[in-house]
Amino acid sequence: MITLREAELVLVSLPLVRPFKTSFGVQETRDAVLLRVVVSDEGAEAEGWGECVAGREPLYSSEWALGAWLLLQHVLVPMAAASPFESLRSIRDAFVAVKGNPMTKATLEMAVVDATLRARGVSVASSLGGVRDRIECGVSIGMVSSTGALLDQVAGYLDEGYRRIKLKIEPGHDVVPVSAVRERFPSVMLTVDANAAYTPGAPALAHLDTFGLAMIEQPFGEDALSDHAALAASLATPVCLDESITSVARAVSALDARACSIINIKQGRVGGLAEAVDVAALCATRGIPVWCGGMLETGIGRAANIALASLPAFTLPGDTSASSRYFHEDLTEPFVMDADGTIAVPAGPGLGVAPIPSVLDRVTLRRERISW
Ligand code: NPQ
Ligand code: MG
Repeated sequence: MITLREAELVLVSLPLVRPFKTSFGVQETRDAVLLRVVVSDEGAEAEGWGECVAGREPLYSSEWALGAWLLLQHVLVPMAAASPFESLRSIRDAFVAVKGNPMTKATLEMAVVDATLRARGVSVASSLGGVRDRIECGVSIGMVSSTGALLDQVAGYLDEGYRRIKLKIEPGHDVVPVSAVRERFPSVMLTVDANAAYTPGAPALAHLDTFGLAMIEQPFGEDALSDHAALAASLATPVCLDESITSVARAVSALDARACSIINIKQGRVGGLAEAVDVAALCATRGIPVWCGGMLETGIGRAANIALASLPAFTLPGDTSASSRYFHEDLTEPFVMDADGTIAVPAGPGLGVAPIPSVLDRVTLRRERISW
């Protein structure tokens, strides 16, 4: 049995190395809710950390940081404290009665998984069924108005070793930057991500089909499975879904509808690591390649992503980049990419990293113990 002993919320704000512009807004800092817990498991006590991927505002999806804070404080943590978990995979069962809010549920799961596996001396990667000790890195590049500046950024990331380049696009900022990058780097694995910014019939989508892209990610809205299916049938470029895939059940619907042929798995968006592992297993059964997405996580969430990406179903380089892609100073020991474009999967107990206390103090905006 896994019993929650302590819980504490921490709101942090980390400056980004450069602004990150997507079709839903510009981020200059990464503001994130963290949850610190202490659990006891068969007599052993340990501390663990979870990171909520929800943004400062509900622009990528309906969840947002302070909403997550309140839900953890008033609902999820008290529920968890009232009934011990039988196993790590059963954590999500404890919250089935709570509708929606996958990112918030995932935060509590991550913290309890980290703490429990620390108590047991087991890494998250091995507990999830990871098989690799290094993962392949890609990089997601925010929109920049100057094509020259974009080409310089792409060249810099390729020099560092990144194995896949993803460009953020939106209507009016698509064919010009994508054709320029493709012309200069004819053989690089190149993808685009619209974060739901297009409407069906947009002429740019057919034009983007001529650049040999490895995929086009989430052109339409979260709920638009049939629009994605129609587009997928009309393009040679594979369609990948991100925002639409919020659970195993939704992944089944998307695949049955032929709405995509690749899935971006994010543990937070689907409601946690256990659900993410199950989405990956579903996709493996159906022959659908998957990769691990990213949400500008600090080292805590990044460690969880890297553990997940070590599973065999993750056959494409994802959005997991080195800490230095986003932060001059990460909250944890930084994740460093080798010149071959890979990052080592942490082998230590739990997530394998924890916040550095002096850094945490410096970036903390708000901190509150949860009592029950
Ligand atoms: C994506 N990530 O694949 C996301 C989008 C994203 C690396 O492209 C705060 C909240 C910041 C949500 C930054 C990448 C975010 C965010 C990016 C989502 O669509
Ligand atoms: Mg995306």
